[in-house]
This record gives sequence, C-alpha cells and structure tokens, in this order.
Amino acid sequence: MELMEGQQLAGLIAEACREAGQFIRNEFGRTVLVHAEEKSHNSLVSRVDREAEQMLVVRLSSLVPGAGFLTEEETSGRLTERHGLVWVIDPLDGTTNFLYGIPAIAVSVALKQDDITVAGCVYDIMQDKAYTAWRGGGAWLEGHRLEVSRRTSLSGGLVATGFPYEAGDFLPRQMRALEYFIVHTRGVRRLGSAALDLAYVAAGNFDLYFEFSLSEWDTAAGMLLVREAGGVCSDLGGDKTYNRGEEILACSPQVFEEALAVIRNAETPG
Ligand code: LIP
Repeated sequence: MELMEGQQLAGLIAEACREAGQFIRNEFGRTVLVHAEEKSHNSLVSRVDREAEQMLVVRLSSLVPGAGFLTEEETSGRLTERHGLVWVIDPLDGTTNFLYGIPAIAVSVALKQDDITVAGCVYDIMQDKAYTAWRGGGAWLEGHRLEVSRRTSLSGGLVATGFPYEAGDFLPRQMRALEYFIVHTRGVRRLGSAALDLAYVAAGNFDLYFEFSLSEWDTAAGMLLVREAGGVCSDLGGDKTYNRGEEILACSPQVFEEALAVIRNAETPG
C-alpha cells in the first residue's frame, strides 16, 4: 500500500493522539486508583486506557485502512501478522501516574511498515504538546525541529530510567549502573513514562534514557523521535539495529559509548 507523505501522516497521527489525550486529560483526577483493575502485579488499567485506545483504533483505521494493530489493551484483538502496516499503540503511557494523579502521562502511536517505524507521535497530555517524527523527515515539537543533546560527556547530563512492574534478575545490574550515574552525572530522573522519557531525549532535555524491561508500544514512537533527532537507540548490548524496544538505551551519539560501557560494566559486582 502506498502511504501518504510523511509530514502529512505524522500530523494526522498527532491529531488522533491529541483527541485521545484531551479525553484522558478530562479524566485526570476523576478516574483514580479505586476505578482501576490490576492486570498483573502492579500493572494497572482503567476504563480510560481502554476507551482512549478504542478512540485511536477507530481514528487510525480510517487513516490507513487495512493496517494491523498492536495495542497495550488489545481492545481490537491480538495482532497475528507483523508484516505490512501495523499501528503500535500505548493509549496511556504512565497509567500508574495517571491513577495516582502524577501529571507525567502520554499517548504514544507509531506506524510500522514491515517492522520499520515510518511515522509516530508522543503526545504529552498534560502539557498539550505533540512530539512527531517521520522516517527521514526529522523530529518536531509543535513545528520546532528537535535535536538531541550536544553534550560530549554524561558528567553534566541528566539521566532517566524506569522500572518494570515485576523486579527482574537485572535489578542488581540496574542499581549498579544507577549508582554510577548518580555519582558521575547531574542526576537521575524516573518519570514513569517511557514515551515521555524518549521524547525528552529527542528534545535534548535528557542526555540518556535506559530501561531493562518494556513493551514495544511503550517505545516505538519515542525511538523514532530519538533517531530522527540525531540520536542513537540500541538494546542494552549496543545493537543499534534493534527495533522492538523491549529494552532500550537512547542518547546522543557523543555519549553512547560512555553510557554503554557503564551498563556493560554494571553486569558484574565490584
Ligand atoms: C510504563 C512505562 C515506564 C515503566 C513502567 C510502565 P505503562 O508503561 O512507560 O517507563 O517504567 O513500569 O511500564 O504501563 O504506564 O503504559
């Protein structure tokens, strides 16, 4: 299927994200923990996640007819075929933040063609700001071009990370890496939204974001933003061709080797 021009597509994706985001913003502070279900340990979901996802599925189905859907809440069923065009959607990234009244939440939508992300948007709901990108077209924030940090060392930089709902066997390694970053950088932040973390790397706010255990929908759009803003995304072993986003290292090229060395060295204690 021939896709429409990248900038037009990214703009229409942003419109869909903004529509869902406005619905979510209206529910902020009204839909709270007591309204949530626990899908698994600490993994919460509410009516708002599901309704926002359904809004996106309806809107995006008409935008690119026939594309498949890989969505966090599976309101349109489970994806069976990854080839061709697939929407990758997290309707409310930062669900726990939302339910606890923490205003760090985003809508994340990416379109993949044969597993390559061609366009996407991370919509910062509470800031009403859309971060958009399309393959080869750069990364943008409301019409302004984005560029990753130009800092050549992490020593003056800000580092972001996140933690999964279930502590994995990587936790001691993550703690060792965090200890290094706490001592040797400007500081560490944990926002609770991978999509926003990646958008802020693309915008040059964060110098590095890394996380060990995510879902493809958390990171698909944000990885495109970082790469189109001149940054690097890899798995935690340094593979820059990695595209599933279930683990992530995102930063500027200037600090990539430094960051990767810290995460590698953290594999062994002492
Ligand atoms: C969240 C991620 C975050 C991670 C959380 C959670 P959700 O996604 O965006 O980076 O640390 O554990 O996975 O579940 O709020 O869509």
